This record gives sequence, C-alpha cells and structure tokens, in this order.
Amino acid sequence: MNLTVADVRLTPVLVADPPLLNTQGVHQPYTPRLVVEVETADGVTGVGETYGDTTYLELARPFAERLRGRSVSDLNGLFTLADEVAVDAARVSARVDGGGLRGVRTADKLRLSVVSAFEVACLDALGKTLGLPVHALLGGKVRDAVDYSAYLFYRWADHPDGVPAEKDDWGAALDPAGIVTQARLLTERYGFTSYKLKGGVFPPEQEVVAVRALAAAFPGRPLRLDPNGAWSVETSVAVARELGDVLEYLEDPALGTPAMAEVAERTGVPLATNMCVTTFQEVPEAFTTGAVQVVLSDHHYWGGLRNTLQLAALCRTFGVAISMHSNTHLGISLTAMTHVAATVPGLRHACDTHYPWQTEDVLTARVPIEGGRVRVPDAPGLGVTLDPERLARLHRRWLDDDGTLRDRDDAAAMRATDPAWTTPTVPRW
Ligand code: GKR
Ligand code: MG
Repeated sequence: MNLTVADVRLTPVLVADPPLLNTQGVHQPYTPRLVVEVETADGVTGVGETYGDTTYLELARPFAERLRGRSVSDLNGLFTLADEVAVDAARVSARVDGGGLRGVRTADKLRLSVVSAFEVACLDALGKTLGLPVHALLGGKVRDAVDYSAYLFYRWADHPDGVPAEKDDWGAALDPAGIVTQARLLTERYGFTSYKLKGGVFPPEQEVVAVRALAAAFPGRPLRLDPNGAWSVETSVAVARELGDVLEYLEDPALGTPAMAEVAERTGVPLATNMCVTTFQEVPEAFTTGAVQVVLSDHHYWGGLRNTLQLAALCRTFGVAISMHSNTHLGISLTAMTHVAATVPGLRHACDTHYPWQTEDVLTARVPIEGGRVRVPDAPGLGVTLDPERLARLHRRWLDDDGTLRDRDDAAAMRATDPAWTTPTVPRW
C-alpha cells in the first residue's frame, strides 16, 4: 500500500442557493464552495469540501502544491503545512474583516478552514485504502445515525432578476404563517423533529411571534432562534425572557463574549454560539464567564474532524454542550459532519444543516435525511462517490462567472433589490 499523495485537484464550484434572508442581507443565487481531491500513488482518491471564496482558494493552492509527496496518514503534518503557507495567510489577512456571520474572520481561521478540506480528503483516502470508515479512524462511532434540525429561514420565493432559471418549490416565508408552513414542509420531506429559525431579519417582536407560532404548531419540540448577534443585551434579555419556556436555546443573540455572558447571567436561558467561540483561543473567556452553554462547532473553521473532537473534549471538561453549525454546503461536508458527530459522546442537540436548501450536489446520490437523521456510513472512507459530470457542471458555472459571485456577499445580493442596503450596524435592535 502506498499512501503517498501523488496528485491534488482543487475544483471551485458555484452551487445554486435560494434567497435565504439573514441579518446581513440575502444569499446570492450561487454560493462558492471548494472541492478538494487528494489521490494517492495507489490511485485511491479522497474528497473534502470547504468554503470556496477567493481568499480560501488563494491559500488552498500553495497548500495543495506542498501536499504532494507527503502521506495521507500524516494528519498532524497538515498543520505544519498550514504554518508554511502562513506567508500567504499574512497577505490575505489584510482583507480579513472583523465581522461576519461566523465570528471574527482571522487569517488563522482561514487557514484552518483550508486545512479541514485536506484533512477530510486525506481521511477519506486513508479509510478507503485501509477498508475503514472515517468514523473508525476517529476512534469509532458511538451512534448509528446523527440528528439534524430543520433550518428555517425567512425567504423570498425567488431571487430577483430570474436567476437561476430553475426555481425551487418552497415559496416565500416572510411571516409567522410562512415559517410554520416551511417547518411543516421540511418535516414532511425530511422528518425533522427540532427547528431553528434564522432571525435578525425582522424586528425581534415579529420573530418572537414566529417562534410562538412554531411552539403552537409543534408542541414540545426543541426550538431555537439565531439572530447572529443582531440584538443589544437589553433586547436579548427581553426576548430570552419572553421565549424562555419554549426555547431549547437562544443562539448568538448579542455579539461578543461579555454581552453573551450578561444575557446568560440575567436570564438563565441556555445560549449557543458559532460566533463568539470559533477558535481555541476564544474558549477560556467564554467558558469561565458562563457566556455559552452550547458550542456549535464547525469542522471547517475549527480545522477539521480531529480538532472538532478536541473541542468536544474541552466542552465536556467544562460541562458545556456541543452541537454543529452549518453554512451552505454540499453532501461531502454533510457526510464529514455526520462521521465526526457520530463519534462525539453525549451529543444532546440536533446539528444544523443547510442541505435541504441545496438542490444541487457533486455526489452521485444525495445524502438521505430520514426521520430528521443521517445514517452514519460504514463503507470505507466517507462512503460517498463524487460525480465527475456534476462537479464539472458546477465548476463550469464558476469559470463562467465574471467574478461577482465568487465571493459570498449577502449585503451585495440585497442591494439588487434594495440599492440603499448596507451591512447593518450591530446591534441592529
Ligand atoms: O446561511 O444565512 C446563513 C446563515 O446565517 C449562516 O451564514 C450562519 O453562519 O447558519 C449560520 C449560523 O448559524 O450563524
Ligand atoms: Mg448561528
């Protein structure tokens, strides 16, 4: 068996994305993702996926060059490689901003997001070579299926300007009734039993009514609301008090660890985050001040599946729960999330996924979500098969783009409808 990396292929793609609303604006018609293929000297190919914006690509290219000749089993070495491309990271850090929907964007986090795609691809190739599923390489699954929650979004029926030509069939959801209808459809189609509403779109009073409508429609089901830090501490406290009896947790109501700590202290409502704890450096302050009760890990920006397990261990030590954050993604990432989630002991909250919103994939078959769960694959590697034609089609779209969609920009997408729109100042309410 020869585990040496003989070839690495990077394929940026643009994936159709519906007009989902969030506090910064609206999703563009297409979202960039990067598909990584790592091929060993034996001709075994592993796949990984990460964010596909230009900055990630700029780091992935030198990384891919340096990976050739190394072993797919040298997973710790991926971080050394990341240090070597730090020079490039320093260059992109000039364009790193302090906000965003997944916490402060640092050069380090960008690098880790790139590492994660290579780590998953290496694990896939290693597992295929050894005849073992990725979860076995991570120490073994402790469950056979992973729970996901229905990710509800306020949304328009279509993007402006009739792009893309193919419409999805979800329709608009711009009020409580629309959100309940969407939740029912997601339940019918995927069997979800818990619900997260992306908030920060309308004034909090309206979003409170939507959550109450969900509670009435799905009595006793776990509910979450996530305004991505759009609220002040006072607003967050008020919403937490109003919805405390029906919320499983409130996600990132206010921006930053001190604000979250104050909300947690004054309300006792569990708070979750994918914004104030996004790196190991951010853990001590958040855990010692009681700012968060659930960390929503994201194997992309935490630096891969093995780092996710380290985070899980840290959370266990401090009695903080762990679950998973999601961003627009394909089946490769959903499967990677499922493998790692399968190995985390005591996972009590259903993970997030955007997958039902994606009508396109690069795999030969869509990853089934049934009963709100994804079965943990036991086939060697990730247990997925890349479809070269589908990959080529989405890559062609990326090649044909004039550059406007190669970087996700929800505020720019909103300007197509509202030319005066700028990224709102936080707190917005
Ligand atoms: O897809 O609009 C979106 C979400 O707002 C996403 O970008 C967030 O990162 O889902 C994420 C979250 O939980 O904050
Ligand atoms: Mg969130």
